[in-house]
Amino acid sequence: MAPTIARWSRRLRVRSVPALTVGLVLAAATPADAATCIGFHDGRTAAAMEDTDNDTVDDSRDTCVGVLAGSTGRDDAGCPDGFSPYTGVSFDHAKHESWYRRFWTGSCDGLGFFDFCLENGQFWDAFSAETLDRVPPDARPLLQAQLWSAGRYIGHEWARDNDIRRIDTRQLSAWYEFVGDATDPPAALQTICREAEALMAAD
Ligand SMILES: [Ca+2]
Repeated sequence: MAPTIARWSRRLRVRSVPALTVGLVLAAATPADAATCIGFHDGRTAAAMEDTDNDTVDDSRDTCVGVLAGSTGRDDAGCPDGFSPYTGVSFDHAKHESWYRRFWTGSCDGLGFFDFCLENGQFWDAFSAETLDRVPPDARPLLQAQLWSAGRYIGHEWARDNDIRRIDTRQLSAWYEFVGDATDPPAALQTICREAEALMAAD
């Protein structure tokens, strides 16, 4: 039987967005492979002689306090200098992984005509590059680490099946626009991460 319009539309990567509930307690409803949206903070205001992330950089001069799973190395300031978004990440099925790749790279490889995947230039790596360009050079290592962490958290959920995912394309596009329009991109990223965590924690 040919797919009906209703079935087609159900497979489209657009759905209505559940209203955000402000002030939600962030419960532990996040996937184990992407436990927090942003796990990094600027540690330069931390107490001296502390190294809470065990990266041998005293947190009082550690630009990126936190541990990013999937990072491939660290610079002298304690920030990850490379990242693999697939390390430690599990998928529901092959198309989940293909959509996750689409999220990062913009490529629809592995997805068919009826997946309605668009290669429209809107993807996390491009968004990250544009966002990093808008902050001073000394702010980029921390923001890059936060973008990697947030991308894994948001992308893994966005890439799941339409009937279970809590972050859809309309929401993702709104977040791209929100950060893109913000005068303080790092603060805007924090905001969308709090919203993402609220969506993940909602019943
Ligand atoms: Ca440290």
